[in-house]
Amino acid sequence: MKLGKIFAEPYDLDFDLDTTALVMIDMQRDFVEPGGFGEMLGNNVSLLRSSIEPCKRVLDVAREIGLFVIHTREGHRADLTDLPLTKKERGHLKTGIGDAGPMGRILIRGEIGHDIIPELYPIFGEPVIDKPGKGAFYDTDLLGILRNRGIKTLIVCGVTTEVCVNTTVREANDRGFNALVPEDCTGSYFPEFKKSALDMIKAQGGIFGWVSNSKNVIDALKKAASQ
Ligand code: C5J
Repeated sequence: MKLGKIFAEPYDLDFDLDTTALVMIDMQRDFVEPGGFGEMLGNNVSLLRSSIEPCKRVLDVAREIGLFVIHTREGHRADLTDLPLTKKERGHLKTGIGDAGPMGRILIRGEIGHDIIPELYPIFGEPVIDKPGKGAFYDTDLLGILRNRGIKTLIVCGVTTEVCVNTTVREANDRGFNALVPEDCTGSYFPEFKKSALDMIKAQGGIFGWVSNSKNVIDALKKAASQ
């Protein structure tokens, strides 16, 4: 056991390095990069890109100390058989999921835009979870992977705060995990939604989990690893 404590809200989170995982949610080119699907929809991707550096710092330390790291990608099969019609039709987009976009077919596995940004690219031994929904547990093997490793605590980074990050934290809570989000390691196209999404997680004594920042996480991980 390598026990530690992360300074966090609403109170400090106790963890054991051996049962903790870092989960990087959907740091995909189509969401984060200029010229991708997100920007094509009129979003300011710099609001998401500010999370890359803090994510990289946490990821580097996680790799250095041998923490279990998992990445997720939101996307669908090329034949669209796993894409609910409701998701396809939502928003009445002229160019939507499965259509030709600026970085290949939008949110289709194997396309350039669907892939993870080079700055945070997975390395050998880091599972990549392909998810058809917003939450990382829905219709994926994430729960099995976490259980097989005896994971209890999740440090959840990525985008967007109020959609896939928040949904995953809620799913994790219902499945008995403690989840913490470092606020500078996540981003939203809507800053007010980011704030609300984080507030919702830590409200009512941490009804869904904890909120902290990359510095606190890194300090705690390094300290626990040095014991
Ligand atoms: C994610 C989305 N990853 N905003 N997807 O949050 O549609």
